[in-house]
Amino acid sequence: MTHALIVIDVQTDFCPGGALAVPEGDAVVDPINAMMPDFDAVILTQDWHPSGHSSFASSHPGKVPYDVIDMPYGPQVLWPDHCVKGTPGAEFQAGLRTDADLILRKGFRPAIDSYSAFFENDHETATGLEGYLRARGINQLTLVGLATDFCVHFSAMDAARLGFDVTVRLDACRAIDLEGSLQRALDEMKNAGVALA
Ligand code: VGL
Ligand code: ZN
Repeated sequence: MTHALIVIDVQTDFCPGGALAVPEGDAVVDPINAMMPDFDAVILTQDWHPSGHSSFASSHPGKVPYDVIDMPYGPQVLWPDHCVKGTPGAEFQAGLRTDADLILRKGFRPAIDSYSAFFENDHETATGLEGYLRARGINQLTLVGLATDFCVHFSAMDAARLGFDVTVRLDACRAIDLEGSLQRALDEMKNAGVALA
């Protein structure tokens, strides 16, 4: 077994004071740092959007954050502008150890959002992470980070579908929880065979 820790989107904009702050988002930093030495590989992801990204409410006249629109690939929640590539909001949260093996950026295509670390929201366009993990012989994944009900959830579902052995450490995750999204995410992950610890 080769076991990787995948740290999802622990970035300034997802922490208190940020543009899309997840309640207590910064509380995951210390537990994640403490877990890193226990893994064969550590991978960090970064939500990394161009300005004017199609997931931003500001890109859709008349829409406000948290409205849902139909995109060619399905329904899409519209967000406040966040994690604009190269800006302070897209940086890793202060204190997070960044001496990882790989930093994977996602969400950089203007017309499509990417919650999952494996596929963009069309569930087709690959980020390349699967190939990286398989080439390194990694078969076991532990996921932590932000947010439990969006990027961690979508990453865990894809990872399970791809046949990886997946654990989500909920103590090192925090949720946005839009209208029951956290409970739905937990139920879906459990049903997909993801271990919730
Ligand atoms: C995320 C909403 C928009 C996340 C990213 O990291 O969970 N959520 N972009
Ligand atoms: Zn985003």
